[in-house]
Amino acid sequence: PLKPIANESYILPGFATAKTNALLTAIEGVIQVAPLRQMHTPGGFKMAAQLTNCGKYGWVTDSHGYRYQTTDPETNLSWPTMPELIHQLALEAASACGFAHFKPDVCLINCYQPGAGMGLHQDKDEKDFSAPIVSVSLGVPAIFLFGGAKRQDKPSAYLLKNGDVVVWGGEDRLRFHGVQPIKLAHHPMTGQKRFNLTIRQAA
Ligand code: MD3
Ligand code: FE
Repeated sequence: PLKPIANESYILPGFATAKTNALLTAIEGVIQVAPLRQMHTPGGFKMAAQLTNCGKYGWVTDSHGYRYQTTDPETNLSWPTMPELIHQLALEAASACGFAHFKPDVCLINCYQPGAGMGLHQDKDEKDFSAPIVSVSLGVPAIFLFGGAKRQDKPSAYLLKNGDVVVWGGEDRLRFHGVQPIKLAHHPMTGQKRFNLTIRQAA
């Protein structure tokens, strides 16, 4: 099943549900090497969600700006390799939505505790906006806000549950989007937390 939410954006409900345990185990392995942490925006605000990365590049933010880099600023180590399970899943989801050219080199892992959200923003730190972005939701549900090309455009709201995958590309790649503060809930595999994987092509 494939639910279009815009001309070139799709929700694949439950696409990753059968792989929940394996994905969470893979995330645990990444977190052991590159711990989750709250980063600061260039404006000095602490982000609500904790994050880490795997892959050749990782997304970071600090007082100097937003960027991708090959090392973890906390440890100065290279980011952990992207687990093949995550890489394959992203290629399969992108392909199912008609995106053939996708060479993912980063997986950003966001971890949301109850009350954490993410304000409306665009993802524009990547080099090639013709590559899609694949997102995998795990754990407790979240309301995802999907806006337009302008911050002022009224966003549509979609409930994303454990195992739901979303693919964005083409003309929708630069749409504003965000996550409403997570409601208190329980998932058997993650407790009160929500994980989101965004698999991207940075370079
Ligand atoms: C829509 N993460 O990390 S999923 C982010 O659930 C981010 O953690 C959210 O937005 C989360 O930047 C939302 C991903 C997402 C990523 C890129 C997009 C949605 C997008 C690009 C265009 C439109
Ligand atoms: Fe984003």
